[in-house]
Amino acid sequence: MYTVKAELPDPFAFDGGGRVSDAGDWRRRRAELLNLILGTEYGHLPPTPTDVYAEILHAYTLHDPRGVSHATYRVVTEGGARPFWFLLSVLTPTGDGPFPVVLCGDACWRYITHRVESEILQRGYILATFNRTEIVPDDQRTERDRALHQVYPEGDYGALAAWAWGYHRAVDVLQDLPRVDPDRIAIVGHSRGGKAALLAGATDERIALTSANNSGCGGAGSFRVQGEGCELLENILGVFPYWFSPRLNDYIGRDEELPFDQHEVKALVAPRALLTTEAIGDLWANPIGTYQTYLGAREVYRFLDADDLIGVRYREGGHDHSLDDWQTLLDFSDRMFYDRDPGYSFDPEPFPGMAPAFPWTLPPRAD
Ligand code: GTR
Repeated sequence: MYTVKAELPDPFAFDGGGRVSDAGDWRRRRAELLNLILGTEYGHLPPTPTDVYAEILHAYTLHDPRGVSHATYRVVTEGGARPFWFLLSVLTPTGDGPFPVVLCGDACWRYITHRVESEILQRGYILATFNRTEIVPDDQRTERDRALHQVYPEGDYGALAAWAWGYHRAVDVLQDLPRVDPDRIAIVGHSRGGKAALLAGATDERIALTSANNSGCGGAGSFRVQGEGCELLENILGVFPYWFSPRLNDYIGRDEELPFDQHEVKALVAPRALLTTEAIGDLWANPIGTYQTYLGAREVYRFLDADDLIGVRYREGGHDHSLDDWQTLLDFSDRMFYDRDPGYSFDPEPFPGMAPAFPWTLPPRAD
């Protein structure tokens, strides 16, 4: 059961009229969407620092049969009102690499269990983690006087944009580590961390694969297509206003009038790889609405001849970043980075017979 408050807007339609008809047009349309989405929803990301470097705090090889090496870095950024730093932990499998990376900003949570860690390493990935709440805290205090807010006191950025900035700074450092393959960096986050990961992937073209788990409202969920029991703008802004730009408040009670929907946030990632992992029972995160944003964004991937680079998967159960979700991400990444076929599709029909909540179709390509 769900309500379509309005159809999903056409991502190919330029603001001033006309539609995208070739790859160059899409670049221009993408820039328009980016401005609109940052200006309205998340705020603009804090500035790119003048310098970013890593200081190693410790490095050792774990005394276990895996031969894994562990290093902790202090990621230091210069620029703004004062220097800033946060910690980045890097687990590297045995061997010379270069290895693809899975980067996750949810070190403040406890979803990356020993089992998850082992699976990532055994499949030949570096696991890099940081605690996004070191960038800006995840709490209600309205004073913007801590952590990155002291460095960049100006700006309309909410916490999600600041956390996305944290992903970018981790990439700055990772891409220069000797056993990292900079062309195979995947990022992931869960729930509010998934919203941040989606935004990070949408705004940084160095990221080869973006993944958001159970990210819901302000993430992979649609504002217009509202599944029964899903979180609405008024709910999320009632409790977590500081995650977003203050301008988003203008749309409380009229979600369907936003000048974009989340399929267009997903489309910013195209043609780079994008996977969202969802749970059928996680009604608050709007599983039906996330399917509609998938359908909408898939059209952009089709336009760019990259259909197999967007995927979605649904599992049974509720809100969680479960081993299952991690395995799905690794299956998708394996297909892309290691040419290993998982033997199943990332283009499922979780709601058989459900029609797209939009009338527009793919524009003909002129190039
Ligand atoms: C909820 C919030 C959701 C989701 C979740 C989480 O309370 O309403 O949008 O972000 O928290 O992060 O676990």
